[in-house]
Amino acid sequence: MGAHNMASLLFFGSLLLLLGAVQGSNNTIPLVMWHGMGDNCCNPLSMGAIKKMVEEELPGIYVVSLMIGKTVTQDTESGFFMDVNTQVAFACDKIAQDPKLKGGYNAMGFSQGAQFLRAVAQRCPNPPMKNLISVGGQHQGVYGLPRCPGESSHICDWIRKALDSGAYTNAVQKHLVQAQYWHDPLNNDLYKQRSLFLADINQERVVNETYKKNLMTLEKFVMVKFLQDTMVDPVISEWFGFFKIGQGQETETLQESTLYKEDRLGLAEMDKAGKLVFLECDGDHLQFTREWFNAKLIPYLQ
Ligand SMILES: *[C@@H]1O[C@H](CO)[C@@H](O)[C@H](O)[C@H]1NC(C)=O
Ligand SMILES: CC(=O)N[C@H]1CO[C@H](CO)[C@@H](O)[C@@H]1O
Repeated sequence: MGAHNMASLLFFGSLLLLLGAVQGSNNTIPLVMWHGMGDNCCNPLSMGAIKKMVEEELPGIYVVSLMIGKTVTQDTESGFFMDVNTQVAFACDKIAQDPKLKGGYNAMGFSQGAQFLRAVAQRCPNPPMKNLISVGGQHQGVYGLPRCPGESSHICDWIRKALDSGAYTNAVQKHLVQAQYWHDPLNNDLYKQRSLFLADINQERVVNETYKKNLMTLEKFVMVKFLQDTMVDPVISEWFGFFKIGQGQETETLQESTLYKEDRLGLAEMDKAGKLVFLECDGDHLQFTREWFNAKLIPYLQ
């Protein structure tokens, strides 16, 4: 083979590699993110920074950070006051109407945004969600207030009981987002009957086979728990566990729960198939480093 031929081979070889790289960037799976309470889609210090970070790590990726409402301010307010079921329907609509998401997407929810995205997975199978990554989400709800670590403080208990007496009234359910995933283990029947959002997606009243089928189509359901979390009570809710019914101290894992044992949501089957991933992060609520994020979560976005 002559030197000239060799050079052209090398040239075409590089060209192919280059083309491969360009195409590769468009082979990335799009990502949809949903922010947590008190946050919004576009805050440059939170969701904005994470979006940028993902774009740097996975060049060419299409990232949508959901804005619930017409403006950033409305988006923040929605996180406190807008009926969650309406928010989920709004998100489903936005996702369905985005032509770039037609082929499917990965989803990453932060704090309450994680359980809201799970509802999207259960209710809106088109386009398909591939991996769901829950970062500090509360899949069995909360029975404690932010920065109020439950049984350790009498004041927290008092506030909890006060919120508690009203959390399941229609007015509060409709208008306070956190009431819609308020889970009172001392009044579990009331929770089952009245919780407009969480009891529905967790199949507490009936088993909706559609929810189960849709959730089970996920490739992976990744749940991140923060080991020093001072905002979520109980923290095990980030791994889909909760308090044992009838008291607010002793907890049980997802695997110990009725939800799992009766497999009302398909989680036991998913677990057996290796689709559930339980990750720990050594920090307070949503506190992680870029190194941790790259090592633990980026692999699920590729
Ligand atoms: C089950 O969920 C689907 C999807 O959200 C919904 O259309 C249907 O009405 C639900 N069925 C019941 C019995 O709640
Ligand atoms: C040719 C092509 O489809 N390019 C797209 C690759 O992905 C980026 C990010 O989504 C798009 O902006 C390009 O249009």
